[in-house]
Amino acid sequence: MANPLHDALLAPHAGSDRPLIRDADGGALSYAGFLDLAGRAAGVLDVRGLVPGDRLVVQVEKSVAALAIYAACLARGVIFVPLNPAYTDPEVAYFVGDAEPALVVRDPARDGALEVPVLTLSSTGEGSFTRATAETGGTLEPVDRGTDDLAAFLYTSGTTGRSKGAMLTHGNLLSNARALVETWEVTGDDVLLHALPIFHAHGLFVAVDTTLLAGASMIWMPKFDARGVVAALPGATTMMGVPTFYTRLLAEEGFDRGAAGHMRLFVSGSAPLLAETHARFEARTGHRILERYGMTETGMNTSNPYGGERRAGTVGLPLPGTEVRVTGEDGALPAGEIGMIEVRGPNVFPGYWRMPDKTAEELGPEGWFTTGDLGAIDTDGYVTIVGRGKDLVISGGYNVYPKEVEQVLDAAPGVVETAVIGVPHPDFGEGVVAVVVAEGPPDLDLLAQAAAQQLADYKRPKAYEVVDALPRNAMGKIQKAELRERLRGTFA
Ligand code: MLC
Ligand code: AMP
Repeated sequence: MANPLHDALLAPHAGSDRPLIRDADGGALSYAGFLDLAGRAAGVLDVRGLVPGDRLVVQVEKSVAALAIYAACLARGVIFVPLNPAYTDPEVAYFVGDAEPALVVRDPARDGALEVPVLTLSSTGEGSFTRATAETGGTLEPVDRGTDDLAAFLYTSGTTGRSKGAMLTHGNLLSNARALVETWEVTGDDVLLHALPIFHAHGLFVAVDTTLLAGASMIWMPKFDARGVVAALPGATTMMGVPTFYTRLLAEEGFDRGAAGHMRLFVSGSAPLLAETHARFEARTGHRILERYGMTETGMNTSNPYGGERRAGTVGLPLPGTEVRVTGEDGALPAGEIGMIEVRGPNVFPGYWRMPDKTAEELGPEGWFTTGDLGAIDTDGYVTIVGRGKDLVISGGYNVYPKEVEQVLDAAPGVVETAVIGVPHPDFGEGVVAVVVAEGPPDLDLLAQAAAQQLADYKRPKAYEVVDALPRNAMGKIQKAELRERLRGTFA
């Protein structure tokens, strides 16, 4: 009987009293303790009748109990579908309708009705899910799985405004974890400072899967807070973050060589790290941040080298096993030329859940996935991302698809049309701005209210700009580049 992720990430730690989780207060949970929690969570899935291939939606605050549910799903072949707790009820209703889960685990504070079985789990571990675990005493017995079997769906928004469930297999996640452990030289001696959310690829697969694979441990922080990170750093050897983590750390008093000098590695990704942040970080701490590039659909694709030259402004070299090419209208382009970045390898997902047409648009017959990112590869093989071919804003590492926000604002009374753009933001990298054309003077409070009711907080515009008309080209297409240029000082 085989189960790739269970066998590589969980089984080797059976009975181990080495710490997996260290909390900021000095408490620890051993690998054996974690596997016991996961076994109990798996028992709840059994009692609830979940079978391999069923989906389990989990929308809860970050907690070790939530992580144990992930491990339980891997062992039992249940597809783990994590959702950002910030998603509003209308957003959750869409995901649940699309994924058709056999069970949803939610925060007890959420009261929006769902037409599927629900158990609750709070950030402190209370709720009907936990009560159910007390009655199960389950073990983490794995079911048989192959590399092509599905392990998780991660929803990612699209340019049409409709979120797509990216299906990820055991083979996708395990090959990527292996490539990262090898590239970053992660070992059982590492202690990762974990301050990322665990409902996205970065905090879950990049951070947790590599830790489990290497038998390392994690300092577990419920969310990023710069002061807490500085206080916890002495016990850590590595940290992963989005660029906002690093700019916030640079603004924190006491963050210097003394606090960070002992660290082995700082990794950045999910959004572009400004070369200026890279330089300031090195000047302050002596560390060159290692930048890597990935996506929900592909996991990680490239990374600057651990031992070799880390080039600021680049995302480094293809990971072992992953191919990267840059294409133009006539196919692959030579070194130095800018085009569409495409990737292929065992890390690339098999498609979007129940969206064969969308899948075929982005995943070619030979396995090349069109990332939507524009870039170039230099003669040494380093990849540089120069922009995006897709209409996407990345704010503090979260993706915001303008179309989704525009659809909500356009539906408000008196609004003729809107264009949502991202402009430079000192904290979030890009900040969301809505440019609004209305029949009369628009009620901006009403717009903000519509956004608050329907969109997760990070998607809501942080500024509104009222204009008489949107700039269009001869084809009638809205000129977002012109708007971005005009409004680039909004958050300066
Ligand atoms: C929070 N807010 C954001 C925001 N996060 N707004 C825009 N962008 C964000 N990222 C909202 C809050 O709701 C609040 O709204 C206001 O902005 C200020 O909040 P804050 O207290 O300053 O924010 P905080 O809670 O500290 O969160 C910021 C953050 C967080 C950077 C710590 O966003 C974060 O953890 N980001 C990581 C995202 C991530 O993991 N991405 C990986 C995706 S995987 P109000 O209205 O209350 O004022 C991926 C693939 C890959 O992309 O390559 O890795
Ligand atoms: P997501 O859909 O959340 O997985 O976001 C993936 C997108 O994040 C990629 O397509 C890139 O546009 C962006 N991204 C990830 N890492 C980097 C990076 N290091 N530099 C620039 N953009 C990045």
